[in-house]
Amino acid sequence: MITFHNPLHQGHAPQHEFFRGERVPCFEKPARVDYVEASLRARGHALQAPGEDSAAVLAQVHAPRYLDFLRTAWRQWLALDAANAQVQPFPSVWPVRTLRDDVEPANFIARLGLYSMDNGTPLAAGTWAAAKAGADAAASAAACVAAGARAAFCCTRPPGHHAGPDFMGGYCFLNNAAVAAQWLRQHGAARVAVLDVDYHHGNGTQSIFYERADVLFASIHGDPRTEYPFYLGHADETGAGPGAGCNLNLPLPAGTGFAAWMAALEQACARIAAHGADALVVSLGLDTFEGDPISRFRLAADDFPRIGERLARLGLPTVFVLEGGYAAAELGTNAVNVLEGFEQA
Ligand code: Q9C
Ligand code: ZN
Repeated sequence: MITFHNPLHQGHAPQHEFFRGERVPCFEKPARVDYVEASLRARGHALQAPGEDSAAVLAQVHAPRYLDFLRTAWRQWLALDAANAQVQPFPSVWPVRTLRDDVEPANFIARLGLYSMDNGTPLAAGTWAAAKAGADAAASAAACVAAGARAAFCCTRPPGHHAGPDFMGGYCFLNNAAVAAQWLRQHGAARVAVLDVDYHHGNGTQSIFYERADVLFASIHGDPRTEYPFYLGHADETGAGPGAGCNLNLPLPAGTGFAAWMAALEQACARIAAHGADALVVSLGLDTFEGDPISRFRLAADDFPRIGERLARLGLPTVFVLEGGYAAAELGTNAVNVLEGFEQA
């Protein structure tokens, strides 16, 4: 599989997140992608550096003031106090419902809350550089497929699918899958489908394309009544305005195993075929794995090639973008299992 890696991912290495009220080491850590790169190399897949600049497409999927904030956030944080170099900023207040989000507060933590959906997405010194290089890798994989490749893989972290038009969240900053989809739209694909198979609903991707008919979003995920991101991902979210009917959510209960999961994939594939997509973007989260420490589906390592095989049968030029998956040591095997299932179909 043609693979683009993120040469700057290790610069995004926050120390802690909050989990059940405690500060714990981050689940979304550099070792995740190190394991995927090792599995790719061990199984004969070469890695390339991204050659495309995602800046123009980023400006089409994210708000300018959010991109400006993210680009300068660490500098702003250090300007408050040089000692902040050793401190992780966390938001503690958010503009919910009746509060105003149109005026940027002068207070940094208040601004961080404005641009965050949770307190689980820590910033670090290299976050912007890592996220931007990841978006470049997504653009590069899309460019490769737009130029005629059957498929390409964007092997990156931090992940992207929770990042919305103007907010970070769920370990995500820039929406890599949205960048790939938008890139494909601008380079020959009239209709694109994004299929999100991460355990968590891709709220950011859904929101970015919710009112568009040219990009179908379909997602199979843990029911948001009990699973993150909680406030989006229900089955009755079907798109709005010109995008009415172009959003498909297939929430499944915690504990779901492979047979029921594959039945949902069959539904998603039928919808993607009906959309008449010219290209497919797969938000490839592997946190559906039974060994995942923060998720509750029951897929086994041997199930992942079957997912790749089924996706290949759609017959579409396909960009795979790495999302979640927190059983780090097994992440490489599981990810490459999907990619090789696709290639061998
Ligand atoms: N800090 C992805 O898989 N965090 N994101 C729960 C609270 C939310 C997962 C723990 C999990 C987000 C891309
Ligand atoms: Zn996830």
